[in-house]
Amino acid sequence: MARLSNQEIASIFSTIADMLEIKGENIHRVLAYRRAAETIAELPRDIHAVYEEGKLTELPHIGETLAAKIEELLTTGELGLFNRLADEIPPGVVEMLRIPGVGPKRAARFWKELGITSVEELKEAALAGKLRTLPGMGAKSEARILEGIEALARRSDRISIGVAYPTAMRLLDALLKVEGSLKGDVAGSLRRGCATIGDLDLLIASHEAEPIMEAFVELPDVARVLVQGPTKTSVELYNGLQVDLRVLPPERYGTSLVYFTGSKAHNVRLRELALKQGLSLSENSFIRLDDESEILCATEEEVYATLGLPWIAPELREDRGEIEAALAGELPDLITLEDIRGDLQLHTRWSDGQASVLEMAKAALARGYRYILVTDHSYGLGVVQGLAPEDIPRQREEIEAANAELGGAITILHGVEVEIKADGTLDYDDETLAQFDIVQASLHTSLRQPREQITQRLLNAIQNPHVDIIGHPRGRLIPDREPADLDMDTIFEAAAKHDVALEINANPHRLDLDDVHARRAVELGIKLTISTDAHRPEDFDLMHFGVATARRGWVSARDVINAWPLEQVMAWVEGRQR
Ligand code: DGT
Ligand code: CA
Ligand code: CA
Ligand code: ZN
Repeated sequence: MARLSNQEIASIFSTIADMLEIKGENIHRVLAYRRAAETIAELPRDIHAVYEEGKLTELPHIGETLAAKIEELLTTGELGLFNRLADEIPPGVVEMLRIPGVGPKRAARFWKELGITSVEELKEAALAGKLRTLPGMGAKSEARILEGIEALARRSDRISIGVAYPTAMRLLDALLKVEGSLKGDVAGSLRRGCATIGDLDLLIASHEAEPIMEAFVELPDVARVLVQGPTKTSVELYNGLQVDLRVLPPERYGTSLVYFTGSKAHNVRLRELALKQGLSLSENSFIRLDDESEILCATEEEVYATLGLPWIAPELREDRGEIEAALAGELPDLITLEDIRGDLQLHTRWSDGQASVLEMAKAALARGYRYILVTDHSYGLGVVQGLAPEDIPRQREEIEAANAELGGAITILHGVEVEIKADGTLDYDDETLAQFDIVQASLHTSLRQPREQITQRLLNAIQNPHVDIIGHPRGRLIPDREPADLDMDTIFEAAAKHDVALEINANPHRLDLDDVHARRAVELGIKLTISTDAHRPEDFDLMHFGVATARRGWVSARDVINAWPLEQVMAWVEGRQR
């Protein structure tokens, strides 16, 4: 019997939670399985080892009952409870839960009342207008479900960079400590700062590959080895990520780093340039086509120089015009993390944040920031405790007290993230908005409105003279929510006309604006902000994800308001018509 992996056990537990929920079982029992699944999925070691140590019940959310279930799975490869549930509920019904907008209650009704047992059957029923025969369902909810089925088909197994990044850094750290490893990098899509990652690509320079490969497969994160060879080893981690490691001699490191950083499209262009000069470029070296002699490159700079190019930042390597710009000496002067002087979106206990104004300010100061804008949610946002208008003066007092306590080391500005309501009006009237130093407006609800309606909502906000910044403009969440169906040309036109800034939200689940839209915005002269939307002090550390997205969008520091000195930020705000 093949021993089950952490991932497989986690997936069985989360399926059990889904099945219990479809059956309408007690929510506490459902949650117990769901939390246990999370614990096991995030466990950085082999659960079998924990079991053998007799320490299963020391894991968070694992009590005696669940420990016994894990033992049953590990020792027999099966679970009675799971088998019984699987006999009762068709697998297609469980799969329906993956459709955005279909929860357990709905899935159960489709199954029990309409006899639907798969996503395919659900699609047919929706197309035939059969779902609307159920009470509480209409043509609109039917259309939603069809959209959800399409979104499900588009969704892939790619992982958010927010999950991949810390894992990659941990592995790289461990490999750099192995004797004989001279230097290393994370390559691939992660180095290019992509929002989602297919697999991790690690590169280590060393004169001897074998000891590095040996140490790699022994790392505690590694669940199984897929390929182990002299130059490349691939493994799967307990968290499900696949990792490719390559070890190169240092004199060839540059060509390899360029190759494995990609993108493929960028590499193809580099190879074409090489061929024009009578060179063949591979992951190992350049080869002169006339005499087959090799040119070795230890650094990326040497690779690009051989092609007559300046070094090109990884975030630009997508064949989106970077080769042409490099040839013309017109590469953008990209923004860096060090350019960021403040954060313009964060939440405190005045709404759904977890820390006080002072705690957040101290955390920002510790990161070298000179200013922050506190932007708690306005009060109408149903899901969170918003800031009531009568509390605004009290919040201002708290901000002033924190400013006094910090003695000017950092300036705390009083802002708000005002909700753009479903009807297109703002949550606060103009008089209320006028009290804030800077106003940010965002959409959080009714994001599936038709294009014209939702575009108009955002336009209303942009046209309001009190609104300075639009937060996370498209409302996407990675991986679960597609962006709202906004007419971005119209939004950009209005933002440029009214000099309203658009945010690149640095939270790795948002990265909104994305790279492509950020680039378009900057081309149109629109100003950007890059903010973490921090709800806790440690969220400030997410800033680099936003900066990477901006760099992918060819954004310079001058385009980004929070890369400016405070005086310039305030001059901009005051210069806007209010
Ligand atoms: P991912 O993993 O899907 O997020 O994206 P990447 O870009 O990390 O792609 P991956 O892991 O398949 O390969 C890493 C890099 O290696 C890729 O960006 C470029 C290079 N590479 C891989 N396969 C090829 C290929 O067939 N042709 C060329 N020119 N380059 C390749
Ligand atoms: Ca990759
Ligand atoms: Ca790869
Ligand atoms: Zn928000």
